[in-house]
Amino acid sequence: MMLVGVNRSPFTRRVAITLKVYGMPYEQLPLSGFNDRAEVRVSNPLGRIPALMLDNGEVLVDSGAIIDHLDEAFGRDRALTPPAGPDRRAVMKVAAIMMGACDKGLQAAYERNHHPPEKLHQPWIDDCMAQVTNALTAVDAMIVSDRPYLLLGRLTQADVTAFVAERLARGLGIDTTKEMPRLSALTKQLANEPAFRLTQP
Ligand SMILES: N[C@@H](CCC(=O)N[C@@H](CS)C(=O)NCC(=O)O)C(=O)O
Repeated sequence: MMLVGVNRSPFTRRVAITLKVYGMPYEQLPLSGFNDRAEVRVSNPLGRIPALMLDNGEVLVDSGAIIDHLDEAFGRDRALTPPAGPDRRAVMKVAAIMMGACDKGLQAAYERNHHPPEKLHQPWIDDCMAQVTNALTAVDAMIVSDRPYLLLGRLTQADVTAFVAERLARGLGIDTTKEMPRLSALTKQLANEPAFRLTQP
């Protein structure tokens, strides 16, 4: 398998962490969504990372769809997203909020980095950043301090997505240590686990 994308991307890193947790060997083509447009389009016509090239030549795109396949093919009884019921809904809800926070954070970053200064609309950036902050604050409130993981007493896709969203938020200037102390503590502890350590950008 070949993972297309850089681990600086929260979406790509989420896939990389999942592959490591499942113990699946893979190679990585470290392309950036913006700087390597033409090459990225070879695997994803939309021009976004991540993509995953399977050994049979099939190419999957979008972190959610890629992880859905990884859960089905390699997750077996240890899938990071439970197969059904209330546990699945709870994990999917946190993952949706955290992936949405990543989308909004990146929209703010794109506005800052890809618009000429005279076209930059600060109220839009502020609105996006407020959505990121609210989303992370909501997940922070779900964390019980003496438990090692967010939900179900084990590592799930809720932790993985919360981890990548917290890292992105920090990179965008949100002081997560102060504003989301439990989430910040959780991600510091996750950073020591092999799947997270080995996928550091
Ligand atoms: N929903 C997608 C989002 C992927 C995404 O936005 N990737 C960013 C990099 S972090 C990208 O390639 N951006 C370039 C662009 O949107 O043009 C996923 O979950 O994979």
